Amino acid sequence: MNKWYSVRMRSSIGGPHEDGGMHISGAERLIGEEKIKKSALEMIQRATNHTRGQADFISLKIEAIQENDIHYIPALPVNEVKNKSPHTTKQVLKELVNSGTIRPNLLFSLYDWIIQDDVTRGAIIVDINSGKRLDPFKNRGVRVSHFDWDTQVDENELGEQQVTHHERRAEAIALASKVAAAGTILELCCSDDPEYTTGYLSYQHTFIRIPHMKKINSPYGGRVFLIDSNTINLDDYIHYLEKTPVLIGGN
Ligand code: WAQ
Ligand code: MG
Repeated sequence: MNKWYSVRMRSSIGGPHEDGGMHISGAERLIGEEKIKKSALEMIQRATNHTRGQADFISLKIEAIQENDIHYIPALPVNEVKNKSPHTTKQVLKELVNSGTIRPNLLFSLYDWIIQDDVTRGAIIVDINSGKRLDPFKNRGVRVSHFDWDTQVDENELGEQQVTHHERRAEAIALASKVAAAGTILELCCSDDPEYTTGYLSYQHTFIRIPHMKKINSPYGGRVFLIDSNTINLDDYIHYLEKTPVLIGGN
């Protein structure tokens, strides 16, 4: 039996998040014992060498995971749309989400939230029926963790578009795959890193990259998960996202 570990990091400036510190970066991995040191070091480097600033608070958590508890899920296929500038993002979103069940105004409000969010270090959960925020976590939001790529999956088995050596993108696809597997209707994400303006929409089991989602040099960004509160139990949903160990593999 292999030994598995969840490794999580969150970092901030001006003290810990809970004392009002500003979020710098976070990271989460689910890895074998032999990779703990390397990944902890990478996380510390990420926190102390970040375009949002140099963290003065770093929390690093390492927890053993029972191999039997690990779930295996497929990766979302990846697409990319054209978007010339942040001014056209709403139009692009409207064309991508043309089902009658999601009102354009709700979609636009989710977009407005994520490109202006400067406080939440996780994701917010919104109900498709009421348009209201459901998670009780205020500045913390819901932090998806305990997930990673299943390194035992041969890259040749993955679709060509899923094979990526781009770390940021790989992390985002893995996270979105877990979020989709939880029964999420739609996820919208935009990085809070000032230099990174490509965001994504995860909808109908596809990860759709959207360039120029926000203005360059904006330090704001966020994530939102849209769910149907009539069919999903909020506590189970949050528990799955935060606690259930999941490895993402081929289809
Ligand atoms: N769980 C929930 N929310 C999170 C998590 C997490 N583990 N990590 C980050 N967030 C939220 C948080 O509010 C951040 O401010 C926001 O998402 C953005 O996080 O193909 O880099 O890590 O090139 O800055 C998309 C790449 C990159 C698309 C997204 O997000 C592509 C990115 P960041
Ligand atoms: Mg970031």
